[in-house]
Amino acid sequence: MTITITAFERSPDGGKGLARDTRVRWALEEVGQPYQVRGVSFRAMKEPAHLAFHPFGQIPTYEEDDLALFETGSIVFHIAERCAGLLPDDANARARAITWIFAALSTVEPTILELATARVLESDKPWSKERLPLVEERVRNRLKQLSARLGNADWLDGTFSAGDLMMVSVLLRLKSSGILDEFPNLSAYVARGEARPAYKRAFAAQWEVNKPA
Ligand SMILES: N[C@@H](CCC(=O)N[C@@H](CS)C(=O)NCC(=O)O)C(=O)O
Repeated sequence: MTITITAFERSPDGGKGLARDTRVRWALEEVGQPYQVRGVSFRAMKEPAHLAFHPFGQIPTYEEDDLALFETGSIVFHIAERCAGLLPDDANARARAITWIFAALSTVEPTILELATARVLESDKPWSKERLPLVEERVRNRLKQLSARLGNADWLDGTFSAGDLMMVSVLLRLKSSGILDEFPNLSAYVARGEARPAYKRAFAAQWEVNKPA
């Protein structure tokens, strides 16, 4: 089985690991699947050859023999289904782990992305100063709920799963915001994710390509 993913030719984050290929690399590292990476420029991402793999002209994509996928939720779920190590064997625990993948992507990530938009892309708008605290509050509310659910546990539902991989990946974008530090159990949760050897390998691989020259 040959696996090829796409990633930014050069990530705009300069190797901080925030581009979404990192979560796919991480999943592949967790299950011990070797993979190749095809770097794509911003221009090439919007051209027909890439649009055939990703209708929205984004990265990452995933190719495995004659299967092509896009969307990190679907890709990580596929990897977790095919290879042992990211989903529990027990059917109910498995369903709950999958629920956490969806929760990360559809309930937690949108508020975090909205914050990034408000802080970076909208900071010059006349209404930015009024809007920012509202957006920050929405993030805090989500984190408060997540923090309450995690409590003192290491992972969201028993052992580490694809649900944790996705949740940690989503929360990593908040590291520089200061907001994550308001929730020590979530900061520790993210640090536990980052300490996993598979995450370290994934991070190092993308760093090698994207580190400042
Ligand atoms: N929901 C998608 C989001 C993919 C996405 O936003 N990718 C970013 C990189 S992290 C991208 O390609 N941005 C460039 C663009 O949208 O033009 C997923 O999870 O795969």
